[in-house]
Amino acid sequence: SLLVRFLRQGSAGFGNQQLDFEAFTLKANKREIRVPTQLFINGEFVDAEAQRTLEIVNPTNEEVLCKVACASATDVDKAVRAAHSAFYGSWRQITPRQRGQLMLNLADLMERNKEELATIESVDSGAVYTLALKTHVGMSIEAWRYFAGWCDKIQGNTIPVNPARPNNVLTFTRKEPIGVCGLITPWNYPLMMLSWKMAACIAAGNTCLIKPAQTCPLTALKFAELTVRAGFPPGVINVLPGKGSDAGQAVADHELVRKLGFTGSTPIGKHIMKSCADSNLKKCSLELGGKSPLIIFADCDMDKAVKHGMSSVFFNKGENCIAAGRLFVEDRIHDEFIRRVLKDLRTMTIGDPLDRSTAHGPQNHKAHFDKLLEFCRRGVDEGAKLVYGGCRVPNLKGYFFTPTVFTNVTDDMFIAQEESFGPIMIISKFNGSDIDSLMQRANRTEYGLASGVFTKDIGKALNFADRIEAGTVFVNVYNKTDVAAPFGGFKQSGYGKDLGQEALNEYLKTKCVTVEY
Ligand code: TAP
Repeated sequence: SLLVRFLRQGSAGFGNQQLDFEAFTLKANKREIRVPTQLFINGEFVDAEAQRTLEIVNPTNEEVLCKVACASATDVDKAVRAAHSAFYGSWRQITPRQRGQLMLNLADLMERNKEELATIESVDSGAVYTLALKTHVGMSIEAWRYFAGWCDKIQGNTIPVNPARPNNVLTFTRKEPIGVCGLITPWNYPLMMLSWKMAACIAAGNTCLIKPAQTCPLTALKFAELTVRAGFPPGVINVLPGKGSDAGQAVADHELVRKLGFTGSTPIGKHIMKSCADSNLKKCSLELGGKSPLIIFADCDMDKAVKHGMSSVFFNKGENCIAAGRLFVEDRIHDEFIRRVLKDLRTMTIGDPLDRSTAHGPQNHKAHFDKLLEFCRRGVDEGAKLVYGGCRVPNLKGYFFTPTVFTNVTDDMFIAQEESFGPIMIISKFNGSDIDSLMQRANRTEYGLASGVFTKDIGKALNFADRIEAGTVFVNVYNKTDVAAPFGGFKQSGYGKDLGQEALNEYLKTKCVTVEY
């Protein structure tokens, strides 16, 4: 480990200060990148109280990359108290426009360091570098810029209430930050999940601490370093790698945390909601699992349907919450669709995610990889037809899972109902003359995150959009998300939105002021 020292630039009234941190040097992608390895609390990099560490494994070669500090409940308490002091102290002195400027400074720094961030993300999470650059890091930068623009546009209303004559009355609302927010994120898009939540949270004027997923916290730590360079006052942003059952639980339980933003699985989301209620009734928003249906009608543009159908499943090696968990293909084109998908799969380049020609990298970590093998085994046992993959990529070290296709999948099978979160395409047939039964099948899931439809008939597409129970509907496209558009699920996919103006409201409370005169 290496000791890094730099002089932090004072901004918004904070003096210059020296910042020291321990780092490891990641040598990859023809670069040498220093990545902090300690917890980031109150503007300082510090060891974990109990000196515990997490081993970070590179999924491409299954070797330990480095060790990072692993937070306990005591560390979480320290960070919450720092965020609490900042919320009632330094952060209050900063005007909304200055806040926006700090966020823009941070976005510019992320942009200048985007190759470094994408390299770290690629090595740590197995994301293909080109995708990490465009999506994991690119959309993170956009989120910071988008929400920076909101800082000085957070407004209440004036409301015409009934006065008690002869007096007049003025009633207006103020939108206020909630206070200390806890953010807990998963491992599939580490920096992007952080940015989606934190940019909205900070724009609204809150302070926060984040517990990133234990398997890949490295971009969050590099990000922490950039927040210092951008000039954020100590305590406003705290980053604590650690385990969910320990540090994550401590965030959900803490009495000074007033809001919890969570993305992860449905079972943990339910558990967290109980903790939020029991501790101090903190507000929470939950972005949870999905099993999103994608309908492909025979009258679609077949080239487009195959291209987007592939990316609806295989994008980011299937570690994508809105991934199409089930494809319904109209019987008239079913065989042709499969033939074309298999043709494309046979030429898909699988390998080192840093290689620019790679289309498919390793799964994020071993436990997940093993779960995918088990998922496929259950599919075969239940009688679905495995037409491609379902196994480790032969002769390749690392958690490389062969992109997989199942056909003849019936509605009651495990693989038709449960999320795999991996590169597994699940195909069922439908009869195009019975739309009612198709819609029933598409809605026969407790999830409601996303959905998609391919057809040239606009009436059919809009009818689908009306009737599908999902927070996102894609028509003749898939995975087309944008920082300005609200994102989040229905039913057991959770509630509360990320992105867009609605996300800002997740991190605000409304105060109503009435004046008689
Ligand atoms: P989870 O196991 O739910 O973990 C998510 C986060 O919660 C991790 O940081 C985890 O820590 C933490 N956690 C675990 N137990 C906790 C507890 N008792 N208290 C507080 N925090 C706790 O999910 P995952 O396996 O990382 O991610 C996959 C799931 O996330 C999938 O179901 C996927 O659909 C969903 N997901 C949803 C979305 C949206 S936007 N809806 C986006 C991405 C992913 P550890 O790191 O220690 O496990």
